[in-house]
Amino acid sequence: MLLIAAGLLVEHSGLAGTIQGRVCSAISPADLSNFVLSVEDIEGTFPVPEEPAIMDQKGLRFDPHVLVIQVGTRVEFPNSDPVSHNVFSISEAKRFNLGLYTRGAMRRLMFDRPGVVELLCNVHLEMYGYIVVLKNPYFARTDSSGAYRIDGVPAGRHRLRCWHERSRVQESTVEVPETGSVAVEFSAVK
Ligand SMILES: [Cu+2]
Repeated sequence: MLLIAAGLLVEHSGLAGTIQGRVCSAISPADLSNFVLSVEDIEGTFPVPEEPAIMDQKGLRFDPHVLVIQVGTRVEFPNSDPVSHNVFSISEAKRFNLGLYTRGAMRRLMFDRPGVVELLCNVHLEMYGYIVVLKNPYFARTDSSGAYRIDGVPAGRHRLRCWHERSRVQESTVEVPETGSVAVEFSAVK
């Protein structure tokens, strides 16, 4: 409780900065989206977004390909395709099977453990996507140019992680200022 109160105090006193930067990669230079940047060492209880997140199935793909959420977030899985899908996962962070469902139908699931959940469809073997579940709200996903920005990070020294489905996980120590921003660049490696 003390730790949580201290964390809240830090935020309320405005001692929070921004981490922003860019990821570059030799792996997929045309599209640098879907790298997930997360501050790993901030523990506590954080309000969970009331609105559910959405992982659509559209054009025989998961949309978005990578969804990043805070632990405890509810996710809706609509089916926007004229064919049935059967979404499932055997990942440790969440094992489930939503069963076969048609266009217009929807399944819902709450993600209660941090980790990377790989999504598959047992009708369409080429379909795959990810839900990255994180323990605090300090995260961002890169845009297609590789740029990202995480606002409101409590000031101090933190561990910033960079995840991508086809890249080795990297971490960097970052000193978040009490106001303003710090820039952190990553270069993706296999
Ligand atoms: Cu499918």
